Amino acid sequence: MKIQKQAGIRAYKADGFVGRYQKLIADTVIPYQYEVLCDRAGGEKSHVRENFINAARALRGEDAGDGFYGMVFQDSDAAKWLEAAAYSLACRPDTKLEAEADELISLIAAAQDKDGYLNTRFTISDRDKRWTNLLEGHELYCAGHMIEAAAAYYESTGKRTLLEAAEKNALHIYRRFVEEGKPGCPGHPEIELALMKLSRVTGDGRFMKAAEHFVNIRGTDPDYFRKERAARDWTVWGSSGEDGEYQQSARPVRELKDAAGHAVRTVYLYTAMADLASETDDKELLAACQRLWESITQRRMYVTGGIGSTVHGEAFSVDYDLPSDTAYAETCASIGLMFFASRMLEIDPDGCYADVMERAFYNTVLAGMSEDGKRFFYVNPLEIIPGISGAAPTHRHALPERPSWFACACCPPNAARTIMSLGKYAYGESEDTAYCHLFASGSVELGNGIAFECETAYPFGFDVTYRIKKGGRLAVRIPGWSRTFRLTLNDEEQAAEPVKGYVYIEVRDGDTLKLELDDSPAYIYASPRVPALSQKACIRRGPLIYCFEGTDNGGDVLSLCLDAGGTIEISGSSPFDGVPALEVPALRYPAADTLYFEAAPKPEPCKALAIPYFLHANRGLTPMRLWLFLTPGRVAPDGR
Ligand code: FUB
Ligand code: ZN
Repeated sequence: MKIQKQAGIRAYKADGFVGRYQKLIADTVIPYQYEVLCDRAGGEKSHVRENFINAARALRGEDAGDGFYGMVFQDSDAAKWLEAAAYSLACRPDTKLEAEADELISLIAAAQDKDGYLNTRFTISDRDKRWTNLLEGHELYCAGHMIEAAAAYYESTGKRTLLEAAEKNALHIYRRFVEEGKPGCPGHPEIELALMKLSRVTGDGRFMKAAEHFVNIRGTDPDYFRKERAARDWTVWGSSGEDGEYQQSARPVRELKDAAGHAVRTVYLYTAMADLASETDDKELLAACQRLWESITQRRMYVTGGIGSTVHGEAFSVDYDLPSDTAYAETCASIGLMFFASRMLEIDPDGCYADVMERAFYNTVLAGMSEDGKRFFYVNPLEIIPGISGAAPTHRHALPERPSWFACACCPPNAARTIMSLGKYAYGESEDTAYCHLFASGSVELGNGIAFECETAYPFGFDVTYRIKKGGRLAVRIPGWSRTFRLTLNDEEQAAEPVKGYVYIEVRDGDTLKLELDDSPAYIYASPRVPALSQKACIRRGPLIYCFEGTDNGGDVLSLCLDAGGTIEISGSSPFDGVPALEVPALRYPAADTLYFEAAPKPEPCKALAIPYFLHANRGLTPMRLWLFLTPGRVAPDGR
């Protein structure tokens, strides 16, 4: 059923916007995060490197030093960092980084038990607790991340140490759960998608069989996690194991209808389901993926591609419950949404998947990191009110500024590995076609022989030029947001009609294909079924959602509303170099010190300045709003 696959990690050499981001990751984020893993950066302690050293000591029967520190899934921070390092090494050689990565890998390999078990939390101590708490213990989650890192590191450097450790660990898991048939279902999906990757990299079908096992076993015994809980006298967080919907264990995956439960876990699971459906041609599984895709994108997703709107369990809420100020919208969840979209695209190259992948990437995923690459959002609210955000009991999770690290640090290295491997999401290939899902500047050389340079100022400019080095068939996405488009081949207008959001065009060596997309800013409105958004609008230009920050708007954005009939202009000046800001016709309500009053406020017309949402919170503490109320039609300048 697979129609196309992701581009390999060496297929894309980025320049332009993506190139600048990848340079930031390679120059700053990866070195910074390495310092964090070694506890040399200040801020939240990580102890990840030390955990591996201590686990190796414990395996040798020595004193385990200062023991284990951190979340039960602390190992996964090292794995994600290694994966980002692998992608970076595939883009450019870096002897220092490679030496650091090799050294960390040797520590990881030394922390692996003889039977292949690999997890510092249950090696340093509590070895008798191994595999007894799949609900909370994250052993399969950490194994999955280590497998992903190993596959990437092997593909980029050809080095096998981590791959061999990951294979040994995966075989340990295969033997236990598949061959020996020990009961178990991953509390946090991740192992499934990782085993699919490992199966492709090694050609060992046992890993796909294990992935299939974990997907198929889920929900077959809705009581599994409760029974697992009852059988042990310890927990990590006190989870009862009784909430089947939250744990995605209430029913077999092919019967799932609505995206529910912990958002990251959910989309990691759906990614594996889609991957498996495409490898095994499982129509029922694919139908479930399509239903769940609809559930997320039509009823449970923020305009920024954020998902999982409630802090309670970092989870999906019910349909249309998409509050801006208390949004959870974890960075990892949008990364997982990109994964899911990318797998769905492999089965069905339909622009609807790429549109969402792009929305999630350019808005929530990029917002997860500061401009300088040193601070990170885990939670991505769509509204920030200093004094309330991060402070009120209902808003504690919605921090108004990015911290430098987290006790639970899943998001920062996840963003690093995703940005560093953007080529895999931007480009895809089938035997005879090059798929251009995202507009990413740089040179592209695909496994099928098609090669070209892509030149664009995207996401700030909307002309995209493909200079063909080795011809073939190109499938170029026409984004759902672009109301118009113009395509020329060697300056000759092409009358190509998009098929499910892609134009398919034959190109030869030396050809120049040019795509011009709609560059006009637009208002976006929400269904009145979303209580938080009725009578409001937000602003978009290209794939970027814009927001209003106090810094550009007299310190106050709460008193602004949109002048609905007004034309949005590109501002002559912008607070961010090379990033167009937008001048938006607005009305400002007068300030008032009294809590309640009866004299009708008289709003004054004004121009509000909007910046891309992904750049918010880079200039100190300030209020931010993305959706503003609309005036019902144009209002005269005197405010009446
Ligand atoms: O549980 C591992 C990771 O930590 C999850 O994916 C995140 O949501 C955070 O809870
Ligand atoms: Zn996260």
